[in-house]
Amino acid sequence: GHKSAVLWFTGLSGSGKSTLAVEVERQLFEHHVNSYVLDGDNVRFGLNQNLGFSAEDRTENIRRIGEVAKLFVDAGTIVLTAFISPYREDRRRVRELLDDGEFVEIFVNTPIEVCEKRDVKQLYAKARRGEIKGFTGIDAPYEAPQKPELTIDTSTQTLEESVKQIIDYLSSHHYV
Ligand code: GGZ
Repeated sequence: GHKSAVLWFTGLSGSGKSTLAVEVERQLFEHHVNSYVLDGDNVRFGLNQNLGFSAEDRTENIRRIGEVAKLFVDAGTIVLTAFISPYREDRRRVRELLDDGEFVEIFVNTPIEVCEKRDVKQLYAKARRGEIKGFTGIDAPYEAPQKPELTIDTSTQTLEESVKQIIDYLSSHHYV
């Protein structure tokens, strides 16, 4: 068996949240653990398609995702969420929705220089040119976690090492 929980990945655009979440999910699946990834692809295009990137909309985005994550936990799933979730207060509210130990905050602390250099979707370039306003890390805030359960830096660790760090945490804290 396993203990259901939310693995809450937070970090800048391009920090590697989704890549990590998907890879951890793959390994959990191989170990027959019921798990599911929530990310922009399956949430912002559906449930939250009426939300943009203002501070208010991001807060509402995170609130809804928190509620959905809680439903998954109630259903016995390990749910992995990959959203920037830039506001400390919004993340704290999600933590409070859940019981002790059910919220595992994973800070994907990849430096902005590295995220910007990757710029897979050319969003940083657009933000620098002023074509996107309110881009996290450029002209919108990112409030780093103060006491995350885990911190990962994808610029100094391989994907394999980072995934192992997360799986080792889950195993040593008796989630799996
Ligand atoms: C930040 C933005 C913005 C702005 C569009 N700021 O690299 P991506 O493309 O796939 O990740 C980013 C994603 C962020 O959505 P989240 O739901 O994770 O954000 S939040 O938790 O703050 O609600 C980026 C894209 O959407 N994107 N505009 N202005 N990221």
